Amino acid sequence: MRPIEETSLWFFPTRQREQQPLTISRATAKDFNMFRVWGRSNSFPQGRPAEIPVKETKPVVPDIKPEDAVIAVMGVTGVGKSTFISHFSKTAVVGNDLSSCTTTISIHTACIEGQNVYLIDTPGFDDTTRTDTDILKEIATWLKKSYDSKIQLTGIVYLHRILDNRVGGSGTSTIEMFKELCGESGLSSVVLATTMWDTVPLDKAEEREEELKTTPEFWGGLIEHGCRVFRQNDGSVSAARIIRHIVSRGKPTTLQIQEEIASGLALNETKAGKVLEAKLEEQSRVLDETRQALEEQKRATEEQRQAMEEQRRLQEEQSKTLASLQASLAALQIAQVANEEKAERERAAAAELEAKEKARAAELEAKIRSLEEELESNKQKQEKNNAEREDLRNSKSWFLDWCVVM
Ligand SMILES: Nc1nc2c(ncn2[C@@H]2O[C@H](COP(=O)(O)OP(=O)(O)O)[C@@H](O)[C@H]2O)c(=O)[nH]1
Ligand SMILES: [Mg+2]
Repeated sequence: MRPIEETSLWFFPTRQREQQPLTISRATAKDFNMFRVWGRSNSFPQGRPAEIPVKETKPVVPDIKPEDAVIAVMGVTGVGKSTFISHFSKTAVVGNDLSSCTTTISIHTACIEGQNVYLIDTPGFDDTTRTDTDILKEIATWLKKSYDSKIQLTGIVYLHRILDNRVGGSGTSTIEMFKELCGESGLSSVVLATTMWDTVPLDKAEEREEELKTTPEFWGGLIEHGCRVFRQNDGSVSAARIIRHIVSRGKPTTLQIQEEIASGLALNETKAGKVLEAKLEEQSRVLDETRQALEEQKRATEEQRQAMEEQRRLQEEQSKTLASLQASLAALQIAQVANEEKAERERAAAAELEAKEKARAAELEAKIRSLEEELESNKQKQEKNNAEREDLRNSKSWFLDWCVVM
């Protein structure tokens, strides 16, 4: 097999080897002082080669031989790709937080049951930091380079979490894209394997597996094209079973996207690229709708805010009016109390006056009565005097008459 071109060298810097083993890099000697090939050294019986000083001319690259197996491990972020590889190679870096750990393609060498295997760890779709387009671009670029270097994949392990209801990060489009990436002939080299069996009850997991296998838009369509389904439910034992199956087929495959790109198509012209574009268009449509809904909601919120502001203003006005009315009422009440007090005082004065007048009237009446009585008495006295005077006159007259007579 031809050595790989300088632009697709597989190496990693000594300083970073714990974190970033055998990363595919376009690095040159300007970037790093030393490179160490992490190939056979890791698990191949030949042992790890010594540090090799980088020369500008011909860096050492792993030499993949036709009898070596090259297996790509794919699936969405966090599905367990690096964990799968770590069963065979210590260089696989397993993610331990929510963000994606495998950010770039890396190759890990292993010797599995006497077979030299290159396990290719790929960044997962539905990544937390990168778009699906970037990831497809990276995978496609690598596949193109491997195609140009006449490296054929022996198989692909496509992992899926058994607990996931969705197939792929954004629904069925990821599986659709994967299907178009492989093409009909490539799919027969694919193993669909479910991980995380230990996180769900067995009956639920089996039910879910059955659903995956029998639903055409999930794995049904892929199985029809020759994909095999395995369970990755027993660590290195089940992982070795999967590798053994792929290696036993022994038929290297060329993926549809490799052929498409080699024939001169741009990534967005490939079938997988078109699926991704359709998905992006759909996402953009959903985003537009969401944006519109948000705008609408924002408008409604603004209207509501304005209505509330208006209500608040009205309430303030009402409060002011109420306060002023209350002040007027209080003033009125004070005036009323004052009026009542005044009226009460006047009533008391009138009553006092009336009482005085009554007393005065009674006094006058008594006076009148006493005067009347005095008058009556005087009258009687007068009458008596008159009578006495009459008597006297009569006596006088009689006397005179008597005198005359006499
Ligand atoms: N419970 C459980 N956890 C797993 C399994 N496989 C992987 N993990 C965990 O899932 C997380 C993501 O795994 P990783 O291999 O980095 O996923 P990747 O993004 O696909 O490479 C890590 O914390 C793993 O330990 C599994 O079968 N069961
Ligand atoms: Mg990973």
